[in-house]
Amino acid sequence: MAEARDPEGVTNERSTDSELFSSLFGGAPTHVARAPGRVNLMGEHIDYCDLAVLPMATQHEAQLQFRARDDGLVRITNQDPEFDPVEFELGPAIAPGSRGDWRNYLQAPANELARQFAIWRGLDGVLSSDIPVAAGLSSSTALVNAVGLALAEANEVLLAPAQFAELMAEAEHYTGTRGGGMDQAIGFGARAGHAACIAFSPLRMRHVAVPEDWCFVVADTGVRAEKSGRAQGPYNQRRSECEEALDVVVQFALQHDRLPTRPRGYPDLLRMLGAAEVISLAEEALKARLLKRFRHVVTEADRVDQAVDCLLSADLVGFGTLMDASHGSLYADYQVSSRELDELVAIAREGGGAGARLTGAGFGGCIVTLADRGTVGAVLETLAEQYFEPRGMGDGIDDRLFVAVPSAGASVGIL
Ligand code: NG1
Repeated sequence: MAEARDPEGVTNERSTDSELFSSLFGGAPTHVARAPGRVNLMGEHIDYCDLAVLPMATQHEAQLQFRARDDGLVRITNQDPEFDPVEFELGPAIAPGSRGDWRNYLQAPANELARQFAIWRGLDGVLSSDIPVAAGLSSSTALVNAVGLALAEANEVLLAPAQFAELMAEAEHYTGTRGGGMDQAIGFGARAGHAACIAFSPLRMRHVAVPEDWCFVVADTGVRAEKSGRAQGPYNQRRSECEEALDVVVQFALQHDRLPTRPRGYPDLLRMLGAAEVISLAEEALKARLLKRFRHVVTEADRVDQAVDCLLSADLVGFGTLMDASHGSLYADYQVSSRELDELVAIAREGGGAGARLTGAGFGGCIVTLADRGTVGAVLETLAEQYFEPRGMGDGIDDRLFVAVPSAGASVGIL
């Protein structure tokens, strides 16, 4: 039996996943699918522009203990009572639940796998996750990946990790968020001890070891930024703005003979002209908001390249400087930061962090800070004393303030 605390702080006995499984479905689960969360170190809001990003998987994960069925029914109960049990029939056109309903994250992979592979075998499962919800740590994609893996296993669908990641990225659009492919790619492709520089279309991944004495501290504002809820509109709007900005810049460049041919997207444009020329073009072609969005995308892409070099040469100060610049750009040009995120960033820097930035989509959620082993204690202490304790968020602080451990990608195993 595991111990759990209810919101009033009373300690309860909570059954383990397999106990809950047997009380709900009888017998025992046969398999477990695990899918990690992630923290993005550099490259925010540019995966959907097909530009490279630099995340790593964390020690937190979603776990689905399951048993395949001989019919198309899927029944999944979450250990967390905040989420209602979900039941649906497999098929290529599963009707989505209402916006914000967590069932959409379970139906998304089922719908996509049924469309692509005509899978017909459902499952019974119990889900648990210790990834903070709606905090920019990929809690939603971990659900999609875990359920996708479980259904693939139950139906003997064999896919390479990159293929699976691309399929699940497509699948998650079912939820209404037009996300990029970063979370699914790192979720399947991560390697313990490493971050990964991920490029898109086609998906490529370069694993880069995280130096032994580097600590990435994650701190959660406690403000939820649900992409199935209030953050979805602003998120999708940013993506549309990037598409529109690119169209205007390319059109302008073609009309003024500054481009030989039409580029296929951001990476192609940057390859053809280089970042400096692209930004100077944008300053002529774009106004106000679109110029800001575009400038963030181009400068952030450059910071990813530099961050990979800093990781490879263990240049902690250089990496930290890039994190600060990234946060500045996300605040001023991309406008996805918040008062709480800015406050956490300032405290982390005051505590001795080499650099800090919001991580994930923003609008709430978490920051990530880099510190070396000698400084990390002071960073954690300063964050606890200046942000969490004054807000009465000291209880259960380990879920909100932790050092991320670069972890391995998703897997499925026999119990
Ligand atoms: P979060 O909100 O952190 O899980 C989202 C997107 C990513 C990426 C980041 C911003 C999904 C599933 N994830 O991540 O693709 O665009 O925002 O860099 O939509």
